[in-house]
This record gives sequence, structure tokens and C-alpha cells, in this order.
Amino acid sequence: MERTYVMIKPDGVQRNLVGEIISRFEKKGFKIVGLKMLQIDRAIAEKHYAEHIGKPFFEGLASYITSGPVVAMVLEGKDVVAAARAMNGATNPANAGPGTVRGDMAIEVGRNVIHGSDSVDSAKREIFIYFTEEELCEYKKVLENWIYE
Ligand code: D4T
Repeated sequence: MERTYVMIKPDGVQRNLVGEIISRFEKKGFKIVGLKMLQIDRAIAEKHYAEHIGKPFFEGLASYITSGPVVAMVLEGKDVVAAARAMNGATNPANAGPGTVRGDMAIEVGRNVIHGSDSVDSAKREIFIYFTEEELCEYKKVLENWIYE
């Protein structure tokens, strides 16, 4: 089973969207295997968004992502990396379809509520920026036979 890193950004926490967003992934059938709240500091922001350092939007992104607590989670399931990206919607909420998190809950790219890893390799890198192996739970859920054939 694949794993992905999903993070509710500070605006999602401030706007009371944590429960609704987590609920969407639970209802879909994905399994939460890691979950915590933390405040990102500058060093973690630079590590997470290393590919964007130096770009015109980086300083705004860094101050936004460090501006309040985030909710970090690891989701497990079949093809969960692509599925979570699809559920999150396009990076710019203006282009995100209805039914997606960003389409339904956000307006501007600089306040786009949620992050999801863009590939299996990014997921592996990002999961271990935020979690240790010991913080991730391996467990079976009784409903699995009703979610997977
Ligand atoms: P994240 O990483 O937040 O899930 O976003 P994406 O994976 O969907 O998109 P990204 O890496 O291209 O962008 C990272 C982050 O930067 C913000 N951003 C991006 C911005 O404020 N202005 C911009 O022009 C772009 C491209 C939004 C997401």
C-alpha cells in the first residue's frame, strides 16, 4: 500500500476546516497512519519547500506556512498519492474543481488550505521531515474488506 503526506495549512486550522478535511479522507477509505499538530519553523519550511527557495513567492509562502499550527498526516491506501492530489484540487484554487478541498474551501494560491505530496518519492521525503518511523502506526481496520476487493 502506498503512503502520502498531507498537511492542513495554517489557514485551514484557523478557519476550522480540520475536521471536515480529515473526514473527507476517512470517508474515501484511506487509512490515517500518522497524525499530529505542530508549528513549522523557518528551517522546516526551507526543507519542505527547498525546490521553491529563491522564487518570487517563496518569502510569502514561508511566512504563511510558519504563521500558525498545521495538522500533519500520513495517509495509506491504494494509489493514495494521486488520489489525495485529486481530492485536494489544483494548486491555484481558481483552477480547482468543485468537490475538491481547494475548489470548495479556498480562493487564492497563497491561502490554499492544504498540501499533498506530488509523487511517491516526494511523499517518502516529506513524511520523514515531519514524522519518525515510530510515530507511524501499522494496523488493520475491520472495514478493509468493504473498501478493497
Ligand atoms: P503544496 O506543495 O502546497 O501542496 O502545493 P503544490 O504541490 O500543489 O504546488 P507547488 O509545490 O507548485 O507550490 C507550493 C506552494 O507554493 C504556493 N505558491 C505556488 C504560491 O504561493 N504562488 C505560486 O505562484 C505557486 C506556483 C502554493 C503552494
